[in-house]
This record gives sequence, C-alpha cells and structure tokens, in this order.
Amino acid sequence: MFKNKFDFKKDFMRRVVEKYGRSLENSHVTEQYLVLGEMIRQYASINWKTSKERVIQLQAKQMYYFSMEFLIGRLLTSNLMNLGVYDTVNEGLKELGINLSDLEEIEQDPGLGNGGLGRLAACFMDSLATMSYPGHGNTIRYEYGLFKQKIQDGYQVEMPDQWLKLGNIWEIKKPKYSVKVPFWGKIDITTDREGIIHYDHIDPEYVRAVPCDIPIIGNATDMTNTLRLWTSEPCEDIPANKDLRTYLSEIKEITQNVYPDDSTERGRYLRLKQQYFFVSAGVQAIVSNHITNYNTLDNLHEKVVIQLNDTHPVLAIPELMRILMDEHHYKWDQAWSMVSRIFAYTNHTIMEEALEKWPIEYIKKLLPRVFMIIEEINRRHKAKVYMKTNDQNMAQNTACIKDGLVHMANLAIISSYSVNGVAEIHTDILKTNVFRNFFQLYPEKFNSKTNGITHRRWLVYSNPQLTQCLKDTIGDDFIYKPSELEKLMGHVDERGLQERFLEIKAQRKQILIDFIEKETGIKLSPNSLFDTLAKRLHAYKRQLLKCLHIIYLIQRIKSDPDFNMHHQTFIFAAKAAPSYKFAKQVIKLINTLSEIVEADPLIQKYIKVVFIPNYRVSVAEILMNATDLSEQISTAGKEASGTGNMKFMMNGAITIGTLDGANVEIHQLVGNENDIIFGLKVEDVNALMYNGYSARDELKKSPALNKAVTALVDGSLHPNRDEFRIIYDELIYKNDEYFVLADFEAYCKAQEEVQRRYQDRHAWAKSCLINIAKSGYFSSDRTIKNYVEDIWHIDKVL
Ligand code: NBG
Repeated sequence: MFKNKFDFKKDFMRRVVEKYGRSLENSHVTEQYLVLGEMIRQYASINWKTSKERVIQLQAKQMYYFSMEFLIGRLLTSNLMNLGVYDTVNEGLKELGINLSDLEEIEQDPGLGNGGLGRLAACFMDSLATMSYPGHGNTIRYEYGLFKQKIQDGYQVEMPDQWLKLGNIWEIKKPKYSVKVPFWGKIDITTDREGIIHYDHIDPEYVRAVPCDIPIIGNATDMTNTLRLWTSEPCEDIPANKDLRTYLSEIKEITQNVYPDDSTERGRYLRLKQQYFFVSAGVQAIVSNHITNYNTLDNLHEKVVIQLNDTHPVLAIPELMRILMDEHHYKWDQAWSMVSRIFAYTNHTIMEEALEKWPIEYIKKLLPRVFMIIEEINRRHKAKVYMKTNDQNMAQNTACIKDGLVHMANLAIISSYSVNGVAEIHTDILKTNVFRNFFQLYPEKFNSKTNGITHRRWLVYSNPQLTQCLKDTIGDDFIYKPSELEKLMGHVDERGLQERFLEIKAQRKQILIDFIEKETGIKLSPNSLFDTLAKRLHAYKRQLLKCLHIIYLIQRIKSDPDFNMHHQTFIFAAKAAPSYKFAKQVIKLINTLSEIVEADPLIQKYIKVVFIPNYRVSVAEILMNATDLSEQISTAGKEASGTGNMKFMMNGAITIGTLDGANVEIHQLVGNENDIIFGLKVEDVNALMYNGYSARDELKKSPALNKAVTALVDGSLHPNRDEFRIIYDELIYKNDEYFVLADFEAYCKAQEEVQRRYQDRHAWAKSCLINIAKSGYFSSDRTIKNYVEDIWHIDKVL
C-alpha cells in the first residue's frame, strides 16, 4: 500500500489504466472516484484482517448491533481522515490535476435508513471502532433508500433513491458466507425412541441471504469493525408450488426498499419478512462463526452480546432459541439461560403506533416454528409472573401474546437482560408509564443511556473552521477526549474568540446559502439569524407550531407600522412518510409561506422562509453548523431523545426548546442563560390530558393565535380554502392532540427572547461558546462507554 504522495500517485494512475484501459487524462471523474474508493477500501483491509485476528487471538467478547437502519452518510472523506491519509491523497490528487471535493460530490448518501434511530446506529459504529471495541452492525442491504424528496408546486413528491447507481465502493460481497433463511411451510413434530421431540420444517421456502461487508474504520487506530448488509438471492431448491417468476420477484422484493408501505396486508407481510430475513441471517452467521472459533456453543453468552435497536430486530430472540434447540439440541432451559443473557433492548419511542404488534396469524404462517417458540416464551412468562406476584392482571399485561397480537416490545423485555431508554426523561417515562408493569417485575433490567453523536463527523469533519479555532484555543485533546471541550469555558469571555466564532458562523452560513440558492433559487443573507427546524415531519415534533408563529409574524408585519425585528431566516428540512397526509400538507404549508414571503418585499425586510428538499446526512452536515437557533419544540414527553439537538449545540447554536428528550440534559448543562426553554412540561401535558383540554378555549384566550389559525382556512394563505383544512381540523375538530395551541403564546414569547438576546452579538457568541464547551457530554464516545460498562462488558482489543 502507498506510503506517501508519490507512491499514491503512481498506484492511482496505474489502477486507472488497468481498470478502464484509458490514461488518467482521458478518464472520467466517476472512474477516478471508483478507483480511489477501491484503493481506500483495500488499504483498510489490512487493518480489517488484523482486527479480526486479534479478536480471535484474545477470544474477545463481541457486540453485534442489530438494526433495521444505519444512516452512515458518505464515507470517502471520513475514511481518508480516519486512516490518516487525507493529506497524502488530497495533495497527490491535486498534483494529478484532480480535485478531491469533485470526487466527494459523486458519492451518494447510502440509503440505509430513515431517521434518528438509524443515524444513532451509525454514530455508535464510529465510536466503537475508534475506541477499539469489537462491535459490529447487522442490517439489510436495501437496493433503494427511503425515497428522494422533490418539491413540486410546494408538495412533496417521492422519487426513487437509487443510491447504488454506481455500486457501493465500500462493500465486499461474500457469497461464501451465504446462509439460508426459511419461510412458510409447516412444522412436523415427532418423538423418537429416546423420547426426544423433533421439529421438522416441512416445505419451507428458502431465501439465500448473502453478506456484503463494509469496513468500519476507526479514527487513529488500527481497529476496523464490520457493518454487514444482507442481500436476498434465490436458492437452488425452488418451492414446488411456485412458478419461477413469482419466486424470483418475491426474493428481490425482500431487500428492495426501506420500510415498504404497510397499508396493505401484502406490505405488512413484506416488512415482517424483512425483519426475520436479516436477523435470522445475522444470528446464523454469529452462531457458525462462534463454532468455528470455539468448537462449542456452550459459552456463546460469554462471547456474544446482541443489542436490539428498537423492536424491528426482536425476532432474533426466538430465532436464536430455534437454532440452539432444533439445530444444536439444547434443552429449553439451557437455551433460555443463554438467550436471556445475550440480548439487550433499546427503546426509541413511546409513540403507541411505533410499538410494533403483529397479528398472530402473520407470524404463525410466515414463521411457524418461530411462532411456537414465542408461544412457549409467553406461556412460561405468564406462569412465572403469576407464581411470583399472584396477580393475573400483571401476567396478562406483560404477556407478549394477547388480543390476537404478538407484542414485540414485551417479547424483547421478557427475554433481554437490559432494557434502556435513550435519555433520562425518556427512561423515566418508560419506567413509570409505558412499561411500568415490567419495571415492577424487573427493576434491575431498566437503565438509561443518553444518546450521543460522533463529534468526529459532526464537528471535526463537517466544520473544519470551528475545529481549527478550537484547536488554536484549547489544543487538540478534545478530538480523542471530547470532555476536554469543557476547557473552552476558560475562554468564553474573550472578545477575540467571540469575534472569531461569529466570523466562522458567517463562513458556514455562506456555504449553506450557496447550497440553498442552488437547490431552491432562494437567496439568503448571512446577516440574518438562521433559525432551523430539521428532522422527520411528524405531528408531535410540531413543525406546525413553527408555522403558526411565522403566520403570526407575517400578520403583524402587514398590520403594524411600528413592527421591527432583527432579520430572521426560518429554515425547514423534513421528509414526510408517503402515506402521512397531515405531514405532507404541513410541507405544503411551509412552502406556501415561503412563496408568500418571496412575493412580498415588506415581509422580506424581516423574515425569509425556506424548505430544503431531500434532507439527508450530507445536508445536515452543512445545515447544523450554519445555524444560530436550534428548534427542538416537540410536545413534552414525546421525543425520546433527539440527536439533532446535540449536533446543533456542538456547532454553537442556541436551543429553543421544550423540556423534552435530551433537551432536558442540555438545559441542565448550559442553564437558563444559554438556552431558551418554554412551554408545557410533561406534568402539565399529563394534567391537561387528565383534566380535559379544549383547543377552542385556547383560541378564545389568544386573539393573535385565533387570527393565525383562521388564516389556514380563510383564503388568506391559499386561494383554495380547503387546502389546509386537514391541518385546521386536526387542531380544532380533533382537539389538537399535541398541544400546539396550548404552547403558542409561550413559544412566541420565547422567540421574542431570542430577538432580545441576538441584539448583543458578543453575549450571543459567548452563549454559543458555552454550548460548545458543554457539548462533550453528548459525544457518542461517552454513550458507548456507558453501554460498554453497564450492558455489554466488552474489552478493547487493540
Ligand atoms: C428516534 C426518536 C429520537 C431519538 C432516536 C435515537 C425512532 C423510532 N426513534 O428522539 O424519535 O433521538 O430515535 O434514539 O427513530
């Protein structure tokens, strides 16, 4: 492998010729990108091999993170940085007349997920490898990402996200390690002469799962872990009752899309198929790898821990039981004793609709043996609980099969040795509310692990200007020890530093401004206060509250001749689920507001509104660090943690937020002077729900609110008065489930406070610097350390 710039150049040129049969001068930029990618992956393979050997040599315990999503973002630059060859490659290419950033632009964001849970999984992968822990990812190789969002006439339009158009330079396919995953069929139960019961799967339909591995390269360490993506392929033995075409297209479908539409029965079966597909393949691979290394499975629980990222991978539990019992002849009690020491479960949401429940007949038909095992887990659980508590209700409430449904979260809690929430307030809600019965039964299982983000991607890589400033001010220890950011506290009063920070913010804004102009045609000014709300579109995240505030401002600007404020730019970015009508209409509302502003010079004197289409990791990388004000305004109690809030904070934005999720912990760290907390708290929300809440009363209390809400349906925003009817109805006729109206006045006041604070630019900069100084806690290195110490008990291997 290349040792310096000269070797690199020689090797690069040779490879271009060998691969494409053309000279470098005649090669296309995509060809250059593909060659560079391959070189870097091969470079990484050396450490990959060493890491695998070390794990075997040390007989180290390994952690497997099972997750339906890994939103890893582009890898070219971060891999170059992590391998420590960024400068060599950058300069080498420059001398060849190639601009590295042109090659970077060719890389697509991998379409391996949709939201917070998926990005968290990616941050964890980075921290694990960098801290030299053996921790791997297991997921699906989706052929298409969620969707590419286009905005047409203000509406979201979904286009295919063909992220694999150029292939995936980081993966290496390993057909040799394929496994077979069984579906459908029935189970034949027989007892042999020794009285041993056998469960034979009759007429299963097999799908071949083929692994494609991506090296996860740690920063400044040789440690390289594996992110395994499973792709579905046909088996040789085709089911007798199916024609080849149907079989092939069904196979392809399994790994085609992220979260296939579940509005039809067919779609729901497909989701279930996906879940079993990747967990069965993952568990089979772990088991056979373990046998190769140890020649026995007796110590599996000492060498393996599987972290279940939400409920999607929970079928791994009965699947491991099945493999241990049916294939390796363990008795139930032995198998259970291992399984219940291997799995740990993370909950990421308390939203009822996201706590998965599958109709019994789905699992029974698609996975007949797995269903029998779930039934037995349930039977034994209920008996045990009844024995222990003498309480039939307790047994029934915590059952994993009830009302004709399999409750996946319950199955996870019954079978795991650890159950964690993702922020303190979230874990409290799990203990006292959502899973209170389980908490009474197994208090020792419950623990809290506040989320984190990798500061290497979200600060060092995406904001080099700020990183340099921090290095100049406090040295570079924070890169490996993020808690060292605290040292910045000693400098926050320095005028020079405050000014440098503001200058950097302006530079970052300019980068964003150029991008936004290219994407939307809208021109922004760096002198404006950048106020950003970027996350999935959902009623509970309350993008609508922000919209009502904007409507209110527009109404004031138009009616009050004395109106004045510092210019503020409201930036939104969000994808809505394709079948979520309300959410899609909120996107239309945002774009409508944007058009109204663009058409009116008076309004533009004070505000701008812009919607950035197709929000994704690479957009977040330029959006978060250009922001002054971070919007975290969910209904208290609903946002499990949030991780965007941490990225904004780390890049010196001030939070305006409710006491929800990790905002609570941000607030504890920075205090009243350095964030702006408003609105109902969890207790207040509960009290309103308990005592009765009336959306109409809120309108009566506040004329300003009434006027803003009325604008939705009086033709003043849109000539068609029914355009936003669905939003209006949600607020008024469905009585405002997420208390948008109840928080309106408080939110407007909080925004006035923002305006007041922004007047004093130095004081503002100081607050931003304090936020940066306190953000080390939210590095995922800290989170991973907590998981390692409390749950995984794994050791560093290098
Ligand atoms: C999300 C929560 C966020 C949280 C992330 C990561 C899902 C199902 N949940 O609040 O909504 O930050 O998980 O834990 O993606």
